[in-house]
Amino acid sequence: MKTPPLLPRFLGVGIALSAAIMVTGCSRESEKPAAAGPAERVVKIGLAAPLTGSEAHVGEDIRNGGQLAVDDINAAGVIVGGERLKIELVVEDDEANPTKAATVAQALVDRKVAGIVGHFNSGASIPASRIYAEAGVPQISPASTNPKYTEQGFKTTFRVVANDNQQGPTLARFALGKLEAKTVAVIDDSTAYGQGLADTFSAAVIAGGAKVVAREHTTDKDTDFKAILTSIKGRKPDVIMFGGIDPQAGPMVKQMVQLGIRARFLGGDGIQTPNFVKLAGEADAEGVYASMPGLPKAQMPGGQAFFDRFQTRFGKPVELFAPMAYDAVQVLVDAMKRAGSVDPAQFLGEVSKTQYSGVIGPIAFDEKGDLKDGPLTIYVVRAGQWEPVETIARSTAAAPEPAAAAAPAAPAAAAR
Ligand code: ABU
Repeated sequence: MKTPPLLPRFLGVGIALSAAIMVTGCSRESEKPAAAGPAERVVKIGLAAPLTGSEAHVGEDIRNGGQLAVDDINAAGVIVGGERLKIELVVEDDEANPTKAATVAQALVDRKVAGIVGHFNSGASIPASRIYAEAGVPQISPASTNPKYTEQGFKTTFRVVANDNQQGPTLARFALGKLEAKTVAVIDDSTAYGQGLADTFSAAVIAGGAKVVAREHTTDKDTDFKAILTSIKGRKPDVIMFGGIDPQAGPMVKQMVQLGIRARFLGGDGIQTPNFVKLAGEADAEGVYASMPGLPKAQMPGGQAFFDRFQTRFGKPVELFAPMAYDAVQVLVDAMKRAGSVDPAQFLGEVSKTQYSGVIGPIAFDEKGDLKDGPLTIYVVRAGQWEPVETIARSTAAAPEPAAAAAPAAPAAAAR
């Protein structure tokens, strides 16, 4: 059964967003029936992300997005088969660590969660996905973009973001087309995400007729990149691309400026955060480009209302993937509703058939569990804020064009 679009959620009227969500289901774990009215059943949804360490800000963002969805669903009153559903979020810290991710995945399965929202890091989602698959528990990552995540043949594995087979070539197309790059240096953080994105970017750069003049590796723990950057400086690249997350990208850009490197700097969704601007400093962050799965906030169907409500509820702005985490919870509950069951064995098939109108836009999955037609947006930092430059539909995010288009006028500060 196709879910009707939840248009009232997109009217931008704060709390109306939650009141309009009518979801129903039943649960794996029962509580005592209420004295009057429908019996209440508890359904646990697991959420796993880094909640400690240098990536805790993105993990908290995902957790908060997921919690907002749970609150909305519970407030709307979820009744199915005469039973009222109470969704509980069971949150685990995977520390952005593949080994810990597998441990927390097993812990969530042992707690009999009905579904999973997570993880953030591809390097966490991939090892955890096998555990969820063996348990038959659907996993929707709001953030993991490495293609391998959905290439393992698991029926339980989904994501609500475009993957790096789109993101890498999109970045390359932008670098070669709009920035007219002829030479590119590439650095990655040696993670599944960073290395994978750097690889798809590099392949598309070469296919587009430009040269990768340096390929360097760091880690997701390092913060001193002077040796790498000094080596790159001698190659005089037009563009430096970094595959990694903001705790490295911020200091890297700062050190690049300190070393007098004038190449443009761009990265993927791991750096498109307010935290990146804070770490790099507003002046040094100016003119840095990043890609991000999804539409710009103003174009997301539920964007402004969601971003306003998030700010009010948590006292801080959305950092990165909170809207995707919100929608991931909604997609799981929507599937339960259509299946009339919270047993993963019963509603997993409905997750595959999802046709959901989310905060981020339409959500449907292809046969691998990837988001169908997920867009990507290129952003640039201007006066300390990430501003959208252009949005690319997934279907057009293929091989890059050779440098041809005129580069947009760039402020002097951006020309490094
Ligand atoms: N895609 C952003 C960073 C998360 C990851 O894929 O590792």
